[in-house]
Amino acid sequence: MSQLGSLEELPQEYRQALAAANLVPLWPSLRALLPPGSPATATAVTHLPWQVIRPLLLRAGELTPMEKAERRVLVLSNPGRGLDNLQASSVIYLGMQLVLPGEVAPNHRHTPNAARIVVEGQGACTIVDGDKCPMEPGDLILTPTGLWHEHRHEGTGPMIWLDVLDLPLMVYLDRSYAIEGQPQRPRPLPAAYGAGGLVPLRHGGRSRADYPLLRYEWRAARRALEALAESTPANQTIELAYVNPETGDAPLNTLAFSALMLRPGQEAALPRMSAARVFHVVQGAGKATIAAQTLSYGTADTFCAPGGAAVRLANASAGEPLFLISADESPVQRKLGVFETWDA
Ligand code: 1HN
Repeated sequence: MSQLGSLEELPQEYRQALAAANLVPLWPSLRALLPPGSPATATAVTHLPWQVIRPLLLRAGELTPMEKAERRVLVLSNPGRGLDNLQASSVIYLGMQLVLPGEVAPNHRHTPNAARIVVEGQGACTIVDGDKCPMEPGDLILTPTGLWHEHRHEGTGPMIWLDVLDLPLMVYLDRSYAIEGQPQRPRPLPAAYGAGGLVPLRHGGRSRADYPLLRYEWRAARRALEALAESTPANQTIELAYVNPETGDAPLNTLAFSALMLRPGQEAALPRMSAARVFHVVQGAGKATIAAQTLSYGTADTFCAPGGAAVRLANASAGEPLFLISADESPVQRKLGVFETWDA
């Protein structure tokens, strides 16, 4: 592949004439824009240890009242993507949110899609489109684009969860905005999708067709992983996709989620994929090797893998299973026709 001309080798007065006309030559940037063979990514392997973020978040609870924050969140800024970028990857935002007893994070709706993975606490709920979703550790709760949502904490102790949003993408698209709302009148969450393979038969359309299921209980996910483990060969990865039960698609337009289990001592090489991926440890401890970097994680840690990276996970415990939830940006890449996978 030939070496292309640089900006510096062009005459100064020509460069000035281009700049004055809001023009730039393509050829000095062409190789950076279209790298030969594989894309460049600024996304770095990043580890967010629970032991680090929890005390900092509790401190935010002392320093900043809810009225001054609306959402009290510490957000990951991926060190590869520049200072204060609030990005885990090009699509994914990751933030750890704290709600203290008695607090309410007020009702609003916005264009970005969001999901929460509950980390610590009891007695809070997220009300989404009128449905009251109780929050138990390990639960995955959706707040899809455009749906009203607010959080209320009626328990004791701090309530903490991981927010996963497609905010960087929405900001890039100039489509990010929110609308404030009045408090919702919550109704109990219907248990209409509690049995695998069975969905409510309705003869007139569905009420919220795109997002029939808003809360994926950890209890059920864990039970399903343990059941799958019984019929999965010892060397194979035990992984379940969270899906829209009506369509089988990823639960959000932009983000896919899965639950993983590693048996005691198990190592798993995940299929390599072009989408960036984040992992949250629901329970257990182990090691990850991502693009030749190694990190050790424990319960409630979160870590990021850039798109295209080889990911190996290991359960460090000889006695306990390891459980993780992952989120990735593959739905965006699939819709754009640029999603790729490679054998591990
Ligand atoms: C949001 O609505 C929440 O509802 C959390 O809890 C984090 C980050 C950016 C934009 C909206 C929430 C958010 C957010």
